[in-house]
Order: sequence, then C-alpha cells, then structure tokens
Amino acid sequence: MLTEANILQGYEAARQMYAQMGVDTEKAMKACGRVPISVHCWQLDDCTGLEARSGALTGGIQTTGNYPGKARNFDEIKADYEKALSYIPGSKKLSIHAMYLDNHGKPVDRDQIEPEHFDGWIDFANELDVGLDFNPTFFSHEKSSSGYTLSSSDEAIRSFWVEHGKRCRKVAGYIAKRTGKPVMNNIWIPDGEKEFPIDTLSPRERLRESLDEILQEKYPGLTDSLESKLFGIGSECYVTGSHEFYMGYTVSHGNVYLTLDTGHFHPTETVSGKLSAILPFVPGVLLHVSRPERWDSDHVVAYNDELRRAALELVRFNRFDKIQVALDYFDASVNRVIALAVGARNMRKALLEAFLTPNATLRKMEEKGDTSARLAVQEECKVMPLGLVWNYYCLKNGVAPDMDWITDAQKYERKVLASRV
Ligand code: RNT
Ligand code: ZN
Repeated sequence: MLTEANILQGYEAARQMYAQMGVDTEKAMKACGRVPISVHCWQLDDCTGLEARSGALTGGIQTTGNYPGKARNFDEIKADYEKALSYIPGSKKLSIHAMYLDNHGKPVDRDQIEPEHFDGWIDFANELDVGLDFNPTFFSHEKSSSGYTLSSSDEAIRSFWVEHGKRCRKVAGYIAKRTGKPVMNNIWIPDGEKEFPIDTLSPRERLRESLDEILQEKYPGLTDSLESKLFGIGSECYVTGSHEFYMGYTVSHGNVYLTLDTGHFHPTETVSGKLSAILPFVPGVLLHVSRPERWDSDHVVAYNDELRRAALELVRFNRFDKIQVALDYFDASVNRVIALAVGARNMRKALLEAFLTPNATLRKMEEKGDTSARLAVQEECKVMPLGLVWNYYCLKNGVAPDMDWITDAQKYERKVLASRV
C-alpha cells in the first residue's frame, strides 16, 4: 500500500513534468472535478429493477453472467451504490430508471407511476448532495413484447407508453424541484424488428407523434434527451429510433438533447468522431459511455483509446453546458460494485488526462501551421505520469487511490455481498 508520503512524492515529480509542458496540474484537477459524471444504478442489479416482475430483461439488451452478491432490493441497491460512489472522485449524479420505483410492495404499472414513488431516491440523492437523472423504462414489460412501444400500430399499446413517457417527465420535474438540481430525462425505446418490415415509415411517423405528445409539458430544471440505436438483439434489421430519426427530431424540435451511446453505431464508427459534427446543430448531447465488444455488449468502460479520445474532444470543446456525461453498462459476470467503480473511475481518469493535455499549446502550434511539433507533443503526452496525478487527485478527494480501493471493495464483498443468496 502506498503511503501518503509516497503519493505526494510521486505527485511532485509529475507536477514538474506537466509544468514543463505548460500544464498546471492543480488547475487541471479542479476543472476535471467540476465535470459531473452521471453514474447509473442498473449495473448493480443487472437491470432488474424493483417492480418485482417475474419476467426477464427484454428490449434487445442483455446481461450475461451470474456473479454472486447482486443487490436484491432498494436498501441493497442504495448500500452498494453508496459504496461504489465512494470510489469515484469528482462531481457525480445518480441515474435511475422508472423500474426502480419504490412501490412499497404494491405493484404499480408503468402508466400509473407517481412522483412519490421516487421520494426514497430523492432523499438518498439529497443526503449525498448529488443530482438525480431519470430514464423512462420502455422494456421488460408485457406491453413491449410485440417489439413496439411508442411506435406501435396498436393504439392501446402506443397510448399506454405515451402515458408512461408523460408520467416519467412529471416524475423528473418533481425530482428537479425536490433536489434543486437539474435533471436529465433520457428516453430510449427498444422498438424494432428482427426482419425488415414492409412499412418502415409509419412506425417512425407514429414515434414522432408520440414524442410530440410526451414532450409537451414544460418542467423547470428538466432536460430531455433521445437515444438512438442501430440494432438490438431481436431487432437486427429495423430500429424505429435510429440515429437519423433522432438527429432529425432533435434538430427540428430545438429543445431536446441527442443521446449518443458509444455502443449504438457500426463497429468502425466512433462517437468521439461524431461529437463536433453534431454539436453545431443539436441543443445538446448526452453521452452514454459504454464499451461495445463485437456488438452493443455494454461491457464495463475500459481505459481505451476511444474513451480517451472522447474525453479529449469534450475538454477541447469546453462546452460542458451542452454535453453531459453518463455511464451505461451492465456486466453480471463480476463483482457489480467493482464493475461500476471501474468504469466510472476510468471515465474520470480519461477526463483528468484530457485536462492534463497541453491543449492550449497544441492549439497554438496548429494555428501556426506547426503540425510537426503538434504531432511530436501529442506523442509525448502518451507516456506522461498520469497515474501519479490520479492517485494524488484521489487522495485530495478523500477517495482510495488505485489498488487500495480494490482491497476495500473486496472487504465489502466478504462482509456484505457474500451473505446474499
Ligand atoms: C439500450 C440503451 C439504454 C439502456 C439503459 C438501460 O441499448 O443503451 O440506454 O442501456 O436505458
Ligand atoms: Zn445507452
């Protein structure tokens, strides 16, 4: 285990190296900590929710694995959440789904949810002094079993889900009011088909109408975002809410964000590459950070080139008023608290690395046309001592540095998770 003196010593050496590059590490850490990361609750229970449904996870998304110790109820989710959050430095928000309502043991259907079903979550967020983001749940429900919800040709089904969408926005507005903090309401629907439908247009026209209905009411502090997708398991040939559909919708609507999930595009497309092309047109972007492996597999976010590039883009735009960062992955094959913390720590680390990059110097080189120096400096950035600053950053934020937190999480597993059967 590193002592505080070790960490300080390492930091001092790193600070000088970054200073030589023209980077102020203190400023970088401060700026990094101000960027909120919305940490999702659904990694903690494999996207099961608290409705006590007997049905499986549907909608073309999937968790694989059966690692012991999964959170089984509201209290366990809160305990695990708090533990995972304690390993994540910097500004955070919670992110929950409608299916995580607190129904006090009495089944409440999706078209019946009320703001007070989320009082427990709001109290929890307020105790932690963090914001709370929301997501309507359009999957894992018998009324989505046809594969269609908001774009369904069955009016009873469509209006059921429109009601859900409206109620979720009411809940989200209530959360904004009770937390006094802005809320992001992210709408993702699973609608689509395994085979190519003959009529690809009508579902999209219906989706447009459904969204128009859902988004009518205005709630202070609430921002809505629409999440596109390329395909899902069982919706390989057609997805109503495609990227082009939501691009069109958000641009013409003028008041809703566009969600870009890193797993929702063709494998050679990158979200980092799309950001600057989209930003001039949409009101804002919600980034869903995940890790697709071969498909939209929702692996735990790794410290890879795509994550680093996305973080660099965000920091270089300096438009955090228009871009929000949220996590979205679910791996049931490992300790879920560790999984949640690994991905979130990686996101924060990538932001720290981006803030520690001599962006102003590089920009000047570019402006002068000195692309040789721009190339050389960018390459040297790759082996800068990020880990030394990171550990110091954790220490400063009262969070266990690398390695230490893993030992602590394993203790939690032995003490708390292991007793769950
Ligand atoms: C599904 C979307 C969506 C979900 C969560 C659970 O492909 O990525 O964001 O992962 O809402
Ligand atoms: Zn997503």
